[in-house]
Amino acid sequence: MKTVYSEKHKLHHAKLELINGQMEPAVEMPSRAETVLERVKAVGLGPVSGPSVHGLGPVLKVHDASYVGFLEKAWDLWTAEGRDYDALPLVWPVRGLRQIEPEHIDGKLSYFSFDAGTPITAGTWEAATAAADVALSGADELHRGATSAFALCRPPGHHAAADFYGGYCFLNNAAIAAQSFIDAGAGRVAVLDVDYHHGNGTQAIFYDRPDVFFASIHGDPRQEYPFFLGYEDETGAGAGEGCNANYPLRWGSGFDVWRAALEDACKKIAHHGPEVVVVSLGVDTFEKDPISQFKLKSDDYFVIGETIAALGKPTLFVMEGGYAVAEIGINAVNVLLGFEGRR
Ligand code: Q9C
Ligand code: ZN
Repeated sequence: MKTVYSEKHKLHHAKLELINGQMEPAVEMPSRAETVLERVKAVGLGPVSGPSVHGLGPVLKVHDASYVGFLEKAWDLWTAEGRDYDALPLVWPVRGLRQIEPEHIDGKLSYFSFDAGTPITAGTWEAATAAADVALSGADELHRGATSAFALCRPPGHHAAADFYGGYCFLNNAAIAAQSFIDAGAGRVAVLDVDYHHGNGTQAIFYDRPDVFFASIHGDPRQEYPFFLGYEDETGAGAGEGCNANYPLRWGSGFDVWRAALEDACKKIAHHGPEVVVVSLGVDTFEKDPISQFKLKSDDYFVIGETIAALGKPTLFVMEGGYAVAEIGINAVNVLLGFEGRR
């Protein structure tokens, strides 16, 4: 399978992140993508190529223009205040507060975000737009007849909704790719999110739509980030009723329970009858992940790929989370090798 990768991810390099009440070195770091790329090459997964530029058109099919405009100018507005360090929000418009975009950058950061764990840096915009191009170029491979492709996106995307960032995500690469399939004429698309965290952004983007089915297996929001979405009773709304499936699993879950959820999710996806499957491929389900609480082992990732392959659909893999940098390459590429029957 072909891999699409852009060096521009390195332009997004947060120094510190707010984690458990303290500023600590950011776990979402450039070496993540580099380690995955090295593994792709080491196992001979297939050719690696750079993305082609798709412009903001496909991005604006998923994200609000006001939000995209904010992301583009956020760093300049931040540095205009005399600040030369990474930008973070501080206050959110929760229940009872007005939903109006403020003039000051401090207010804008808050208005367009949902957590304080996602720094914006000098190169965030360029890296995030390159990641969207990586996802769209992976989709192009499928348009050209490939049965699969790997979009090695960084920064990740699945926590980003139409008009807010968070969870290390700015543009929702998987949603942008899924929407591009619809715009190219696909009647139905499924997004399968296997990242440890609920894909709140992707769910929100497609929640009321019957054409994009979304399934996510993740840490129970009663215990785990992003806390405020991902319950099992979220099944879609309006015309999208029945087109959303959540599998919240408790901390400590191992592959037995995780695999049962995957099999059920795949059954639902098969029933929806998509022409294409987009996989939000996070490997932070790994037992040694520093911020996660599932217990998957490296060999389990082959089985994930094999199970997805059994759907028999053209499949675009889009890289999301995974913070055990030493093993992120092995685990992510094991999914892809499993999909290709190369265990
Ligand atoms: N105590 C992705 O995997 N903060 N995002 C976690 C842990 C946010 C993860 C705090 C985690 C976001 C793409
Ligand atoms: Zn994650």
